[in-house]
Amino acid sequence: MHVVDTIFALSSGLPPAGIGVIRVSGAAAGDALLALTGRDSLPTQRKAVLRRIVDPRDGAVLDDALLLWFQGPATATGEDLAEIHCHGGRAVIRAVEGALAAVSGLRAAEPGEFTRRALINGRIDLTQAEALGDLLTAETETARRIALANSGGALRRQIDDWGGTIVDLSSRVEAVLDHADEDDIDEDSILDVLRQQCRALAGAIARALRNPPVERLNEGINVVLAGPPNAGKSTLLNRLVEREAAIVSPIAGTTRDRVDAAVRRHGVGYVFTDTAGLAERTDDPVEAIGIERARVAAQTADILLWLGDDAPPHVDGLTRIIPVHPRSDEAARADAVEGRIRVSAHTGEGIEDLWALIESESRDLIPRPDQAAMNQRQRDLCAACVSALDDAAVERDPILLAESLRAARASIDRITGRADVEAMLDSLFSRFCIGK
Ligand SMILES: Nc1nc2c(ncn2[C@@H]2O[C@H](COP(=O)(O)OP(=O)(O)O)[C@@H](O)[C@H]2O)c(=O)[nH]1
Ligand SMILES: [Mg+2]
Repeated sequence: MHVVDTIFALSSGLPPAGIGVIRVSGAAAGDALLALTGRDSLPTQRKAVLRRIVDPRDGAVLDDALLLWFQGPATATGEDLAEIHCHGGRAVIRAVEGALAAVSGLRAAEPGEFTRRALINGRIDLTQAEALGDLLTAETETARRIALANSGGALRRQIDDWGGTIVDLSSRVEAVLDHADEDDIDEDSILDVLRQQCRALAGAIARALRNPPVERLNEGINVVLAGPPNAGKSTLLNRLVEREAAIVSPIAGTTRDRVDAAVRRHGVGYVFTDTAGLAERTDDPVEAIGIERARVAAQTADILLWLGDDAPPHVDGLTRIIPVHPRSDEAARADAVEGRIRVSAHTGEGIEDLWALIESESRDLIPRPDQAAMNQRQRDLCAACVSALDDAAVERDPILLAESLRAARASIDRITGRADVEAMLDSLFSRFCIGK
């Protein structure tokens, strides 16, 4: 018989804290509770009880704790599971962990090991485990909402739906193959319908692939400010991020290197980049490097705020350019060029409108909570699935059509972890903390 260790770990934050929650998962979790309470029966399931915790080795009292007992397999890990809510001091936690380590069959958990067991026991699939990892690192409201939806199985349901359609198509091709010698079935017209359905499914998955990747949520939207010297780029950046991130002075060429400033607004992360300016020419070698960096920054920008009075520069691949008329409060700049948003970093004129423009340009760049948001691994597998379905959609030979559908199905199964799980588990769970 394959014996799985029972694991334990502090699942709450670093001590000292008000409370420390220690989780125990595995076949010996019940024994551990009995040993630590010195009793011969377990608490009622799913009901918090207050118990004195003792060291099973010498009976020494360790703490008074709230205990929760969950009988497997309908638990978070799919195993017997206990939670000990003790006082969150370092010495208390260390003492309780020491007592648990002394119980036979128990050992300290590795990072992510609770979630790993949930996955192995089928309580969650790979997309949910990945989303749990994202939830732990979510920094913005949008990231949190998407991670929560996916950890609850939103993506899993979408993938399962596609997988189910492929299984259905496969079984119908197999039926054609099984009855190939019979005269009374119209093989060609059945296969035509199947090929059309392959094309339709490929189209649906390809559409989902056009949604922004989930990674965009952590990276944030990159907004680059560019324009001639003294246009007011650094001042505007400071105003937008509401702190003194960049140095402002009346001396042209003050900003020599790029300055990145992150800010969150309405649950979305942005990184504003201040530059030496695109249109600048200089004899100063340090400033020249800054200008070159500005060019590079513009090339990786999601959105460019252009503060020059001339037409915005052409940057390959950059379509989101917002032309700004800065320093609008100055008498000499009372007239703005047609189509420019008037902005004064000093009086605040136009700042809210500028934000509204930035937010509307950003809308298509980050996943929406109601979209199937996928990470790079999931997207690569979906792309492989689309390509197999595209092959199936033009395949004349039913045997090869069946084979293409099998390949499509294999890619989908790898997304949820039904195939080759072990290969990617280690890299996934190394991101988790111990106790999760
Ligand atoms: N009146 C006024 N002056 C501004 C405004 N924004 C910037 N300035 C001034 O313009 C000068 C250059 O600003 P700065 O942000 O350093 O320009 P940059 O070279 O484009 O980064 C500084 O003296 C700022 O105080 C504004 O909205 N109104
Ligand atoms: Mg500047």
